[in-house]
Amino acid sequence: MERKEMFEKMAQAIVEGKKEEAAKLAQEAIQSGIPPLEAMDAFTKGIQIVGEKYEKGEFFLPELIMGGDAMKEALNILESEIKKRGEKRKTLGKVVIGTVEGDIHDIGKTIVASMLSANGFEVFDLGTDVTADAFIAKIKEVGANILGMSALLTTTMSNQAKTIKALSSEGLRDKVKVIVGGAPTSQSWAEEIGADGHGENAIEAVRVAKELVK
Ligand code: B1M
Repeated sequence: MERKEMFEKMAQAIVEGKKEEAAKLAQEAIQSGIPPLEAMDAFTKGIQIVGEKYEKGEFFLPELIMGGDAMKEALNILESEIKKRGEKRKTLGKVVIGTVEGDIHDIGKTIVASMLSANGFEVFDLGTDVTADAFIAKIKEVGANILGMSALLTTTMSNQAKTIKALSSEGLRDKVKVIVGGAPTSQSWAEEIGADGHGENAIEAVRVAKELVK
């Protein structure tokens, strides 16, 4: 297969959300001597198309999730090859993400985490019911430059504000950009609590994150 044709197939596998096909193409790329970083670029084109289609209303949540899953599958294979070779993958930034304390909703947060990862961020997902202290400890541990917090309950969204205050007390506020999201949150809520951005959905979260690390 010509390299160009292979790259098109890689992007297409992501657009169609075909996990096995994406994994197979990632393996084939390595075997045929394509540098893993170049293969990643080809897959990334696919996830960008998924994002565009979602924004135009041509794709819905299931396609977004399937595209993200296929992307993860390919990235796992390529990333372990990159590690083996001692190469460095260029990442857009380090994101610590989680659902705030008292809140166990994780479906939206996990989609956001996987979209950020698929789009080139290194993501540390702390799961759900994450305290301000746990967010801060992880940010310090990995040297994150973005914090993403999800909240699905009107009773827990205040913990986004609490964590931002804790970031300031720790002297980290100017080093870390904060993105908030989740159904009860909004742009005006983000502004009220001093976050740097709000994501209405996963694609917007990626756009905001990219904007913030520019
Ligand atoms: Co709960 N729940 N739930 N629930 N639940 C809601 C949120 C609720 C609106 C249902 C309702 O009453 N109509 C309501 C909240 C009311 C309110 O506060 N205003 C509610 C309630 C009350 C509760 C309990 C208190 C119920 C009870 O026990 N009495 C309880 C709370 C438990 C707790 O957290 N402590 C509870 C429990 C649960 C389940 C465990 C059963 C389950 C969660 C399973 C799981 O997540 N693993 C659940 C579910 C599934 C829902 C609904 C039905 C669906 C949520 C969801 O996954 N949506 C929800 C009703 C609804 O939303 N229609 C409801 C799909 C997901 C893709 O969307 O999470 O919005 P979403 O994420 C989007 C965007 O918001 C955005 O991008 C995502 C992708 O597009 N986004 C971000 C999210 N995080 C982001 C972060 C970002 C940027 C964007 O940057 C960092």
